[in-house]
Amino acid sequence: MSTKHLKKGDAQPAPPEGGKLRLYSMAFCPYSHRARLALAAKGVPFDIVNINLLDKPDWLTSVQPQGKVPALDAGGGQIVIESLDIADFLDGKFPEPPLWPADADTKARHKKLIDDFGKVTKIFYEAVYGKEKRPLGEYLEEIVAALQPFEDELVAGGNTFFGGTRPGMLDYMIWPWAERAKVPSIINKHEMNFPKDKFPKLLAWRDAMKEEAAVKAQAVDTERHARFSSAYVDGTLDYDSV
Ligand SMILES: N[C@@H](CCC(=O)N[C@@H](CS)C(=O)NCC(=O)O)C(=O)O
Repeated sequence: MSTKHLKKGDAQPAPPEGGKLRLYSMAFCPYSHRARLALAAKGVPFDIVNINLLDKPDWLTSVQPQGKVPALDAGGGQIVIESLDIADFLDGKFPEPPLWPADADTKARHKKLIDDFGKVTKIFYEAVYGKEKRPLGEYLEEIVAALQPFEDELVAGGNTFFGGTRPGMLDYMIWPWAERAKVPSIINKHEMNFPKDKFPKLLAWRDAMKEEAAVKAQAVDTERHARFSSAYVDGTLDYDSV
């Protein structure tokens, strides 16, 4: 399986027909993954234009001035950027099913947890792409500490998902890194022994998320993620053949 990514010299595809939404994306980008999950959770039809981020088409900056993905073309000249803002926008435009918790305190806590999840993504990024590698045990220790509030939130909520009986915003915004959780071990050819006993709720959450329709519809398998990251690190990345 491969995914075509448009590069310099490729024309920008004509707008989608019938007022469909369009997501400018990259198949292995975790932030684009967030946007795809929100779109899938809402059951909104959309088309995807994947971008080769190492050889960007010139027109990308007319869509997203920083030349980044994801960017959502919502039609009528409205472009939404930033993964969380895209998910938030979709939640406002398509109310069912709601992604944010109805309770204001819970919503505020979940917003903070999404923000705090930046600690996990930073460690993940360093463990996979960092130029100066530290011992893997150090990354593991930091990830374990950064994940504890998420285990605690699931315990306090008493449900399978952060969103309750079905996934919500927090679930979808952190899932891309759960799908990629084994990549640091594969890339570094060294198993990071995650202390499973410390995270029973989070592990049950992961298993339940894998069965969710939106997650399944947007899933990329671990080996493919690892091939992407490995080729990126080696400087041999060809987006269309991963
Ligand atoms: N804060 C942004 C991050 C988006 C981002 O970093 N995207 C990366 C790909 S995963 C990108 O477009 N990189 C290209 C570049 O920085 O030139 C979001 O949440 O959407």
